Amino acid sequence: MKIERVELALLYLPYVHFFETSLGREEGREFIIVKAYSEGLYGYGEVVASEAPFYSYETTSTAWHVLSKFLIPLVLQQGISRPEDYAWEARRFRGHPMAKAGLELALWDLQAKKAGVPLARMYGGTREAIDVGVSLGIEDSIPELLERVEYFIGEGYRRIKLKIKPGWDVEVVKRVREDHPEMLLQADANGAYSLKDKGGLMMLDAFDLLLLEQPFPPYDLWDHSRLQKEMSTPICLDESIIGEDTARQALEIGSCRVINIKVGRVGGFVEARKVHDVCRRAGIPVWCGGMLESGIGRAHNLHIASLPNFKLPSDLSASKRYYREDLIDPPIELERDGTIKVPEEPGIGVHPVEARIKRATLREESFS
Ligand code: OSB
Ligand code: MG
Repeated sequence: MKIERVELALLYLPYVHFFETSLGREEGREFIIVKAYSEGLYGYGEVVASEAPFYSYETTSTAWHVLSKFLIPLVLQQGISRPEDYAWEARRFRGHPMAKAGLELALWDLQAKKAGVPLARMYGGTREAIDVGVSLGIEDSIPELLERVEYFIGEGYRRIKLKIKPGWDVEVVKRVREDHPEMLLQADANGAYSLKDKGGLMMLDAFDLLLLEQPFPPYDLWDHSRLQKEMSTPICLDESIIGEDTARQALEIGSCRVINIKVGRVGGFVEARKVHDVCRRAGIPVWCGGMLESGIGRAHNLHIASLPNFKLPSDLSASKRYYREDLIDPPIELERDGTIKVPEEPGIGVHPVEARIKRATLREESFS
């Protein structure tokens, strides 16, 4: 399989409802769609970096630069087309995992389409439907949040994740828990705390949370291990886990009891599977995190989440929870039992609508 052409498109899609985390409030999302062509077929990938470096240092501009100058040439000039070979060569470039993952995912989609099988089958996935939850941002008031929690439970979601930050934490979690004593509930701080907040964070132990995600900043495995020793709530790391090695190190020093896998954060599916396997060998459950992806990125996540050690509900919601008009048709929908089906057609198994991609495009470039 020879890759003849790669296209990049920078898109902006507005959210149906703003999304606020400890890092700030956003009304929509800039991201990159990668399309790789070979022998009459094409594969899609999504680069989950955003316009500003809040969640990670990568941005849509750095990803565009690294893709066009370093990563796309691996495929077009060096003739690499197998995703595993690409992942190996891409390791020569330090960092920039989201840029790397976008192209790797396009190659995986292409390879599965060529083989005529859904990506989940190619990955060795073992489930047909994924247990999912919804990630709810910070609101202007607790009653507004409670109303949204109610709405999404009514939609059929069986797990709720609340974004927290200093000043929007214990009281918020307490009120949601009071309304829903049995619901699977977890909280995500996106690194907003430090060890001196330990006393406050420990108060969260009273609310029977499934897990507390990323209380301290990325790259701080040690302080997480100090907190986990004292907290009964399992800590789950997101931003801190950038690959197989950090996953192993975090487990060795007891920084967490759960890991959130995001394919963009670790640099592609090859690395994501290694993180999955390290956790499985250690008896640590994983779940699939989300970056408010379009239907293209979320379809990729569904296939990844079909691997056997994805044991907790994933941050994967229906298209209409994010966007008025998703890039794919039909959109992704929630089943009545609170799951989302893994697509069964070849590759990512969903259908991007080129006219919608065009309408959302701010910039595009073709490489051959
Ligand atoms: O920390 O998990 C996170 C979205 C953007 C950046 C970081 C995070 C998130 C989410 C969204 O929680 C989850 C989703 O895609 O539904
Ligand atoms: Mg997170």
